[in-house]
Amino acid sequence: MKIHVEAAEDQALVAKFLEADQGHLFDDWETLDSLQKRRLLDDLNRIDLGFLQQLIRDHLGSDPDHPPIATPAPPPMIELGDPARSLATQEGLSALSKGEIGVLLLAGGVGTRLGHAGPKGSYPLLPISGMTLFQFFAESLLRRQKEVGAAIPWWIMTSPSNHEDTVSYFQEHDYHGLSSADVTILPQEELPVIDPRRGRILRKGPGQILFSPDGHGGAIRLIQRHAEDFRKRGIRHVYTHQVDNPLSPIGDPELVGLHLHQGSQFSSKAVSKTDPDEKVGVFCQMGEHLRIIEYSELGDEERHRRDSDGELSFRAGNVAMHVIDLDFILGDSTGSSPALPMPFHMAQKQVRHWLDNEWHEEEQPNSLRFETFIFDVLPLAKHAIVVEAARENEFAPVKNREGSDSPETSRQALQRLWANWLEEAGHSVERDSEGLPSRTIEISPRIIGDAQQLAKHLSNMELPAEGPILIQ
Ligand code: UD2
Repeated sequence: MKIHVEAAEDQALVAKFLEADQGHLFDDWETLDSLQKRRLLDDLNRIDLGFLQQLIRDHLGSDPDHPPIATPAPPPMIELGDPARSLATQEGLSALSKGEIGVLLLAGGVGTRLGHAGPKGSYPLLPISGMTLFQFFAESLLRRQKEVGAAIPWWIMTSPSNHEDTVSYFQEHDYHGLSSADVTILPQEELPVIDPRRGRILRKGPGQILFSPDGHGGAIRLIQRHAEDFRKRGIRHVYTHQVDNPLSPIGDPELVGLHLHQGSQFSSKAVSKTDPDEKVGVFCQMGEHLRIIEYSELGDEERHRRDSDGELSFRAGNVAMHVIDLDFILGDSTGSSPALPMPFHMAQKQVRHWLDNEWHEEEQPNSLRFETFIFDVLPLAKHAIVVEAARENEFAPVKNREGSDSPETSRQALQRLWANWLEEAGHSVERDSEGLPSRTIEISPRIIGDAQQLAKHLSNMELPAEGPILIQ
């Protein structure tokens, strides 16, 4: 095949892909105009071909990942009533005030299940103001900064498909009051999607490579790529949270404190699963190490097993809030321990693509993509902890358009939580049989993060006698 390009570096690029048996990418070369040709060459330039070929060699022909699960055991968990927690919270607040903790939001997912146009964080969730998830996090962070009297840097991981929209969102909304110097928005990496039979790179149309994000483990790879930024700001540990959960306590002083106090390298919050089929991964002890087993991978017997008190044995559900020691993932500054490698998983997906001069729209999976999971580094930690979280206080995810884990269930969880706070602050709240307040409540995360702060705030103001209760 002869592809005509002028510049020497473009010639070398084309030759590299031809040699790697990826010549089909140029099938339509003659039909492309000069702009489209340039775009294809630019896309090819983004691909680390050696790395991709290695992934293809390692994975093609093997089964999609279902790692053999050797006898997992329930992990030790720091439970809700543990007295160590309140002391640890002070330690966490102190680390936050010294600027040692960075916050990283995982917002690279495409959010297909929610069906919202635009980045998931721009979804208007709150019942009265219509505040978005991004605003909720930004205002919670403002409050936390005020509590500790210091700036807390916030990294937001996007993916190339929602990066520009996310940046424009924050610019248009003036970072919701945060200093732009404390907000860094960076895209995770993407890898080409390949065909399951021959490992050929797929296209989303003539001359256009089909890419997909490198999974939420891309967060670890992002920190490794931008290690200098984190180090320069004096960050020693990073708190990570997901864009779909407004209740994740931003910078969580309690989790940070326990992490520091126990000398942990990777610390996570977990909620108790009550339904064996709830779609969250669970923390398991495997020999000396902790790991998360995805809901689809845990055997039936383990999923349903119960302790003598009737609770599920494997109940430590992953809510994707972690505190990670930077030295652990970057390698320490002396160089005696190297940066951690991230293993890649292979996922089969159905996707419309262009190959061999035709569209492929099969209903069954017809492509392979490579992704990493943030918690894959957990078993590599010398010491890791799991800390129980009260579901009603910390977990109300927005994942699906309707049904479970939808905006409706998330709003209901917020209503119940805010009603609890009002009651704790001495106000009576009328509720229905499901615990939902009869009046809509909304409490600004910018000023209030718990029942004590609410009680203090209400000590010098009256609640409206009827209608929605908006406290801001
Ligand atoms: C995740 C966990 C599940 C459970 C649940 C809790 C996995 C594989 N599963 O399920 O065990 O703990 O969360 O809520 O992690 N993201 C990126 N880039 C990507 C892919 C995802 O930033 O390439 C972000 C995404 O924006 C979201 C988060 O990672 O904030 C979770 O992604 P998901 O929706 O794919 O995970 P889910 O809900 O299947």
